[in-house]
Amino acid sequence: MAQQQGQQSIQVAYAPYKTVTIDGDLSDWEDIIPVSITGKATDGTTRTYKARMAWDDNYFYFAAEIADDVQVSNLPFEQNPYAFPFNVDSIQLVFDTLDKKAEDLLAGDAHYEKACATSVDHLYVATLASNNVPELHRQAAPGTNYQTFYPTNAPLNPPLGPLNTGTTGTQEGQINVVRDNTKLLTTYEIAIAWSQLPELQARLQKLEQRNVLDVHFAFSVEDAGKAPAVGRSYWTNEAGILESGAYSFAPFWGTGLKSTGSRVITRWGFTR
Ligand SMILES: [Ca+2]
Ligand SMILES: [Ca+2]
Repeated sequence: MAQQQGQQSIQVAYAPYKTVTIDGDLSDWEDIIPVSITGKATDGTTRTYKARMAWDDNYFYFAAEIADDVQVSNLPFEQNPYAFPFNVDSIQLVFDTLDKKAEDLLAGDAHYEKACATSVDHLYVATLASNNVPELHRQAAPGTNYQTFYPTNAPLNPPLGPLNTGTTGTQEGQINVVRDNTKLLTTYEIAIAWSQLPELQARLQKLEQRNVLDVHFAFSVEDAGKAPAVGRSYWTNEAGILESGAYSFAPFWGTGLKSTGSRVITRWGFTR
């Protein structure tokens, strides 16, 4: 019998139960093995993006180290609410947490089922606005349909746009983004309060020790700017699990293709 030989890279997408501090220093993540995406620039060179996830009783946590030659930022939202955060250097976090969405008028149709419009339940965009202002935007949630925040659109519930990541009022999350122009590295550290992801929190509260909860999750990395900037890279593509037909990543126009991330059916294991 002939022997077969080969090599394959294995990545483990998991989120252990662990508390981290959102201070822009990722030393508290070192015991978590990252996943990585290899971004390909237009000149053929590559950039490495590393991401880690964790959770505790209060927050979902996400951290990333993004190799990026040139930082491209919007003005802070307060100064220009018309700018789209996903068009500049940014990270998108996409969750599929519900079997059905309230706005899915075709739910229950055997020929339809969960396919196009229902793939995404929560979408967040993290970015570093100019003057070192980190922003964490809500881009979609159950009930917001596929609208994108624009100042002249009618308000939605929950509202789109920046979350309250400050220390006054009801905090919805935390974010710290550190840009290092010497190392050409951008570091993101993000926490999303469970009040923003209640159905995922409910499932995690039932997770017993040493068990795993499979959640459909993906992230994307935008390297904006002039060539050789990478453009958009998707975890779904890196994982090799591409099924077209879903508007999963922003912007919600011209997407639904394998080349724009496709459906978020990549599994992420939450462990306890
Ligand atoms: Ca930290
Ligand atoms: Ca860039």
